[in-house]
Amino acid sequence: MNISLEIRKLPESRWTVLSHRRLLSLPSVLTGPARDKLIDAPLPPFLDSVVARLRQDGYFKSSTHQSPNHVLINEYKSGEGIMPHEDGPAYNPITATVSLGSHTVLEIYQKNKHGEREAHPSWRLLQEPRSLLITTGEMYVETLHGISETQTDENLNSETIANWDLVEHKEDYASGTVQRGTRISLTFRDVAKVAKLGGALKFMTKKS
Ligand SMILES: O=C(O)CCC(=O)C(=O)O
Repeated sequence: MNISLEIRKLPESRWTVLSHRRLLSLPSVLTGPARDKLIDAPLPPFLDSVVARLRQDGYFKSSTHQSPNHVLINEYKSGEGIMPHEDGPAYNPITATVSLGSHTVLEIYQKNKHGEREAHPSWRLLQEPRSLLITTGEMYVETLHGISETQTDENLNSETIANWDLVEHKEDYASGTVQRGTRISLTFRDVAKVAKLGGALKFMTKKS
């Protein structure tokens, strides 16, 4: 199944348009006062093959549901990005990111002794089209990640790109300078708290 095509078929109204990217949550956005609860629903069938592969490779074997149950789709046009952030405690500490369309460069920031983000990234990761990035363990808990809002990635080489050895099509980046196109990322996660719809409605009624 062509995942990019299936994403394009989703209604425009499902997307949240932000000033520097747009995003879509499957099966739905997280709910509750701490935005940490997922209303129980299956992921769409066009993601089945990726979910099956992630399960088969054991990436989610220690997470609450031993499987991703939530996918955030981000679309970035050239020049768009995402501010450095942490994915937070609503999810089990594992994120599987599939990149489609353009490459991008993910910047990873460490925290100083006060828990604040360092000014400059410690590592840059080149995410190729059709690549998978797994973020887990210390990297999930102790670092922040972001994508600069640039149309051109520069200085791409074995010294500056932490995963250079794993880049499959090095020839595409050999000049060190590459224009970005539109990229779609799918981040697969396991939300720990899952509510049945009846329970979630009760919870929402209580609040109002
Ligand atoms: O697009 C990406 O690779 C990063 C997405 C991200 O950081 C997020 O969804 O929290």
